[in-house]
Amino acid sequence: MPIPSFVDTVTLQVTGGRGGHGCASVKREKFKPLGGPDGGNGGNGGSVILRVDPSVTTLVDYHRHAHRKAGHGQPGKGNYQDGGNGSDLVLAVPDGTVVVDVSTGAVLADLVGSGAELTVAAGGRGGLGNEALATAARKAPGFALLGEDGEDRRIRLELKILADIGLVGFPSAGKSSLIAAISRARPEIADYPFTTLVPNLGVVRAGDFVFTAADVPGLIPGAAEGRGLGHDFLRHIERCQGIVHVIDCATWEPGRDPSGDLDALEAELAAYGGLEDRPRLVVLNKVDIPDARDLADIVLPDLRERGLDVYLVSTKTGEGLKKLVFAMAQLVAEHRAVQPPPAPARIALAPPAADGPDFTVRQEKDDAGQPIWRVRGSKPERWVKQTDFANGEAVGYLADRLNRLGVESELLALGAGPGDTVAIGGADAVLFDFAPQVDIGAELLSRRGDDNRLQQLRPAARRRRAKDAEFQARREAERAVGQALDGYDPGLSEGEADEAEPDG
Ligand SMILES: Nc1nc2c(ncn2[C@@H]2O[C@H](COP(=O)(O)OP(=O)(O)OP(=O)(O)O)[C@@H](O)[C@H]2O)c(=O)[nH]1
Ligand SMILES: [Mg+2]
Repeated sequence: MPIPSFVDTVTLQVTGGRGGHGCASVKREKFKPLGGPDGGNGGNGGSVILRVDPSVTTLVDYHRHAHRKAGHGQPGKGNYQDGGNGSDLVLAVPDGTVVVDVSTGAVLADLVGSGAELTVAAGGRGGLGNEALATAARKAPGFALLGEDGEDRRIRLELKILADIGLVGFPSAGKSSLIAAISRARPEIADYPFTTLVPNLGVVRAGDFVFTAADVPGLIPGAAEGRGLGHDFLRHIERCQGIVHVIDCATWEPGRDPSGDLDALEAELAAYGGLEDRPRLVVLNKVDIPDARDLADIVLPDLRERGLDVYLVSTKTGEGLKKLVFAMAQLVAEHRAVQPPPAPARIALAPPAADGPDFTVRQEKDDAGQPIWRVRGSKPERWVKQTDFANGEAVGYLADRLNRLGVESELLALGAGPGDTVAIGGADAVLFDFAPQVDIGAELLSRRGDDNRLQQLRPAARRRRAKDAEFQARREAERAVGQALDGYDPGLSEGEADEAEPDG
C-alpha cells in the first residue's frame, strides 16, 4: 500500500531509555589499600516526549518509523564517576494531536497549542553505585543497583484538525470544491463519491480576518452504524466553532432533495453527539446548473422559515461565495469574542497518585494449584528490577529493603510459611522461596547489627560463662570460709584462673 500523503492516525511503540547500572568499585590508591567504595551512579535513561510544533501538519513521518526509542543512560564508573544521562527523544507532532494509550484506550492528552508536551515513555532510573549505597552500618557495599528499563508503551496519535469551520455534506456535494474556491488549499475533486478520505484544511481570508475551514469525508444516512466511511472522522469537527452544511441541489439520486439531505445530515450529527451547540450555516451548491437553481429557489423560503441562515452558491462560477465567506467570518469572530482561544496548555503525564498502601499481598494459585503469594507495589517491584541476583550482597540488600517495608511481616501475618512461593510483580514477576529471616541469615533478611542470633550466646561462650560463674561462686564461698579461718590459703590453681579469664 502506498503511504498516504496525509495520515491522521498512527500507532507508535515508544520506549524510554534504560537507566545505566550503578558501579561497585573500591578506591585504589598507593599505600592505601582499603580506600572505601567509589562506584558512581548510572545515568538516567532518556524519555520519549511529544511536543506540538505548529510547522508540522501531518503524522506521516510516524507512519514510516513506528518504533521510537530514547537514549540509554551510561553506567557509573569507579573513582566516583556518574554515568551520563540518556538523551530525550522529542517527537514533533501537529497542533491538535490526541494521544491514546492503546492498551487501556484511555486518552492521555489532547495536545493543543505550540509547545504543549507530554512524556509518553519515561526513561528508567539509573542504579546507585556502591559509594551512594554506603551507610554507617554498611561501610563498603560490594554491590551496586541495576539501572531500570524505560517505560514501554503503545500509543495511538490522532490528529483532530483544528479548524474554525467544518464543512459537512453528502458525498459529491462539493465540499472539497468549496474549500478550493475559498482558500489556497487544493484538495482532490472528482465526480465520484468519497473522493475525500481524510480532511482538507484551508486558510480563508475575509478582508483582514483570517480563519480556517476543513471539509470531512462525505456523510451518508446510517453513517453512525458504519455505513459509508462511518462517522469517526466527525471528531475533526468537534473543535470547529461553526458547521456549514453543503447541500447538492443538482443530484440525480432518487429520493434526495435539499430539505431531506439536511435532515439526514442533522440526524447523523445527532447520532455522533456533542455538536448540538455549534451554530450552522446552510449552503445550497451548484446553482450554476439551471435545474439546481430552480430547486434552490423552491426550498429557500422553507429553510429560512426553519430559522436557518441559507446561502445559494456555485463553486464553479464563484457566485455567492463572497457573501458566504463573510458570513463564516462573522460567525467565527462572534465565537472568538466569547471564547478566546485557550492558552497553550503544558501537559505532563502525572504518575498515578501515590495514596494507598506501599504494597499489597494476595494469595493465588499457580497452574499446578500450588499457593503463590503475590506482592504488588511500585516500590517492591522497582527494587526487584534494581537487583543483580548474581550478587549475594545485592540480594541481601533487597531482602533488607523488603523487610523494612514490612513485606515479610505481612506475609507471616497472612500465614505464609517457609518454602512458600512469593511472586513480586505482575506478569513478569520474579519468584522467591519464602525464607523468613532466621533461616536465611543476617546478611539476607535483617539490617546489619540487628541479627537476633547475636543475642543468643554461642555454645563455647556459654560454657565459659558457666564455668566462670561456678568459679566465682566457689571463690566467694572460700573467701567466706577464709575470713572465718584467718590465714587459710584457698589454693587456687593458676591454670584454672587463666582459662576462666578470656571471653569473646
Ligand atoms: N456544476 C457544478 N459542479 C460542481 C460544483 N461544485 C462541485 N461540483 C462538482 O461536483 C463533483 C464533486 O465535487 P467535490 O468537491 O469532489 O465533492 P465533495 O463533497 O468533496 O465529495 P466527496 O469528497 O466525495 O465527499 C465534482 O465533479 C465537482 O466538479 C458547482 O458549484 N457546480
Ligand atoms: Mg471531497
